[in-house]
Amino acid sequence: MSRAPFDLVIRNACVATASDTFKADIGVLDGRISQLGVGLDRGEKEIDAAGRIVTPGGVDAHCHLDQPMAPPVRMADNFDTGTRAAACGGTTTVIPFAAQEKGQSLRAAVADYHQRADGRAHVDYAFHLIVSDPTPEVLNVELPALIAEGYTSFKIYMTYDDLKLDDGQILDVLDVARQHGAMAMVHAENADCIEWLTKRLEAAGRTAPRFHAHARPMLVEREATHRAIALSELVDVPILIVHVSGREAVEQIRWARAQGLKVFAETCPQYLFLTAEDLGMDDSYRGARCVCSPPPRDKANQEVIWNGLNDGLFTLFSSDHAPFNYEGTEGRKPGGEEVSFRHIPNGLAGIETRMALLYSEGVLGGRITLQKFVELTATNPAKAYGLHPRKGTIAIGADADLVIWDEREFVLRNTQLHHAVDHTPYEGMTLKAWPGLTLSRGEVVWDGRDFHGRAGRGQFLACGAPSLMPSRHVGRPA
Ligand code: DUC
Ligand code: ZN
Ligand code: ZN
Repeated sequence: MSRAPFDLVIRNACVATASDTFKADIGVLDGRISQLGVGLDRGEKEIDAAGRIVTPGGVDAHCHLDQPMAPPVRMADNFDTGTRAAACGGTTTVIPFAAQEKGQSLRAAVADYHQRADGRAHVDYAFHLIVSDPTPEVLNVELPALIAEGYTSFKIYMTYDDLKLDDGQILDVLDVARQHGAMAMVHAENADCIEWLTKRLEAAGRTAPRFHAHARPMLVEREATHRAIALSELVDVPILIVHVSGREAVEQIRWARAQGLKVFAETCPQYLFLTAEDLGMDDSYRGARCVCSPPPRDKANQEVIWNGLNDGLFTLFSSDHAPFNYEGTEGRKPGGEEVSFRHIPNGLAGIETRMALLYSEGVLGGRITLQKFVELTATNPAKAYGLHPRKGTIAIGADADLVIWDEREFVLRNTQLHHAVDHTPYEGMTLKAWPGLTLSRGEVVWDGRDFHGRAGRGQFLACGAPSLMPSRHVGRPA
């Protein structure tokens, strides 16, 4: 028989995009979707998806993999294990961070990060930059050149001693984003307030993990969020406030939107499914496993985040996967001993569970529509970072990055996961769905039981201009 017109046909799919749900066969040729329709011709391979939802593969636009840390702390996931976990959880594109150390050139940080990724990734990846040392060379030469080469987004920090920028530096960096059309992501927490509170807690002997949340109350996030918005207004450039945790930051963002300011917002699973109580109700060290910044809040704030996901306040739902082991001596949270909360590495594992948590509790729990799920987990992240329409949608010409969902109840255990982290913050949760099949550029990388990736098959993606951006320079005085 002659060769079939498609490499693969997925039959009878219930295709969900950010705008519609429709029944169709999906024809795949050379890794791309080449046809969508009913009764498509033959494929070399065929998959029957009758009765099942098919969504675009997830785009996890905020995750940390193999990011250099000060020893003995080490991230548990590199590009191999991190993208393996991503694939098994239905994510087919990841965007981790090439982080500049103070004193280091941005170019060197990017070159080093490529070495860490080369030959290891199982799914496609792009890089954000982290700008921690905005020297004149970085602002005038390196950053503009890197943006032009496809590194079109960068994160800036308002806290963490080794990363934080002062307001003047933030204005300088935002101005580069404005001039060159990049997306600026902001970690908004007030560093001085955190340090002041931390010293007082330590002086009182309050050093257990749970005091991490006491050192970072919502007002430190609220103040920094407001300041970031004001700085972006001054420069007249859009910003994206990342990992928003609760009501007070949400109120600032709603206020900004009401003023017509271009402020985008991202949230993460930990702000829907964890509370500060997960850091411990007493002085037990076990709460170290849930230390992240901003910290999880309370049940009422979880509702605020759900509402923001539903009503369009949030543009993106990312994992902020920052993988640290709890047991052991290497990279433990941290160093094999129980330390003051100040020294516990911030971050939670979530790259593999992000999609299923939101699908289970959001879509099947009746809190958000299937369209909103696709928008938050795939389409908007691809648009925000200039990867759409190649990524983040199911359309002719797009990469065949797809998830076929299995809807079934099960209890989540870390032993089922594929990351290299020794725990999941969501251990014991009952989920209602998990990806039954993940395809990356038409290849099955996860079949619901086994992983079929290949280190190095993941391709580096140069990002284009963010297409969520409003037209540039509108309304800016001369
Ligand atoms: N907070 C961050 O800012 N980054 C990594 C993880 C975290 O908790
Ligand atoms: Zn952050
Ligand atoms: Zn992060």
